Amino acid sequence: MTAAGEAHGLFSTLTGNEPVGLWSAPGRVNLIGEHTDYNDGFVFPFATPHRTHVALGRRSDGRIRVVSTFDEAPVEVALTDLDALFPERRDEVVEWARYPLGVAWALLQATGTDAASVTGVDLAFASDVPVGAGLSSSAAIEGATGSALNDVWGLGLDRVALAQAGRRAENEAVGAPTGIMDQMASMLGETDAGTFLDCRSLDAQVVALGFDAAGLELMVIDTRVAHAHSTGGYGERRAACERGAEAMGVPALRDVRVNQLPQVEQLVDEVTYRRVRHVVTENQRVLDTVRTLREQGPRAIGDLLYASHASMRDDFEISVPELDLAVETARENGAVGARMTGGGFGGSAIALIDRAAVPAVRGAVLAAFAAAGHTEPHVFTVRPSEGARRDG
Ligand code: GAF
Repeated sequence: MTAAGEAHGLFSTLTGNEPVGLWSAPGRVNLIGEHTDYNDGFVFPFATPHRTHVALGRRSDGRIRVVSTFDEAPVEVALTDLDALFPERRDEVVEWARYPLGVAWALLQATGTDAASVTGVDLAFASDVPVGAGLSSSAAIEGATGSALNDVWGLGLDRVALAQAGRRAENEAVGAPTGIMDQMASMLGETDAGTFLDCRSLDAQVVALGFDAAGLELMVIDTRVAHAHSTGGYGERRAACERGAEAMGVPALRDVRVNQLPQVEQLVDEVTYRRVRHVVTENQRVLDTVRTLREQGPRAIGDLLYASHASMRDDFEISVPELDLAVETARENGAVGARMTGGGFGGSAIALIDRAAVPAVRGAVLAAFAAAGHTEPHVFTVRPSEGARRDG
């Protein structure tokens, strides 16, 4: 059964009724621009064909109930209690439910809406976005929830405001100190295009990727090394970036140019310097990628992808052996470019490869993982797809 069918079925089982509508939102693959979003920098993601679907129905008692195929036990609270729950008492809510309940809370907050004035709702979720694969299953659930509630509650928020509510839910209701890339990618995605986003102004441009016309496929290699951004390394990297910006007397690392790096090196310790160098050079690589793509097409961006991976492996130190192996194996087998994608410490690598080379690269990656004694990865190709939408 499709994930949309599963969401519908789960809703009917829960309520005995038909939903008033179905909405969905995608995960994302980041083509380039990693750990630049919370530094007010540039990113260039696209939306995955994998989506999280939600079926929604109204209820008359001012309560919100969520259920999902991740954990079938429904979670139910009064809408007027959301304010007391987030952020301080979020631990009282099972983790997956913090995403949809957190979005409901953030939407009411963002619009100054009295929780007693909106209709109660039942929401049933199902998803085919792989969880823990670094493809932002979290932004997908936030985007689907935000789109559905925005319509049913008549809030009139635009896509950027919905992305901001999703990020607030992730930061404050879930407790993961992430940036806004994933939510913007999930809300703004377009078929066969990437979203070139300035994370300071939130100005977004749709840039055609042209993979298909160039005979290229974008392969995802999910290492199945699970990661979570509400713990450890992500927050530490973020803190190092803040130290770097403070040492340079600027609001964010977005304001530091590549030619200022020698100055940074004088001001901070060696590890902080390498963290800063990753972000500053990565920002430049995003700009170079978009320019190169526009001027020369997708075959010309490969070295920028490889350089991005090396920077994350050596300077930002967020790669793992499985990700490095995936990238190296893709390179040895003729990939145009490859890099890890997402927050790191596990998750997926991507490789841009000739369509005809897909079976050979897949075979080589599986063989390399087996030889190294790693868990067998999930290998698949993705086409850049549409952002959040109402489906029925
Ligand atoms: C995760 C975060 F959610 C994003 O905001 C971003 O920082 C990314 O890691 C790294 O580029 O996906």
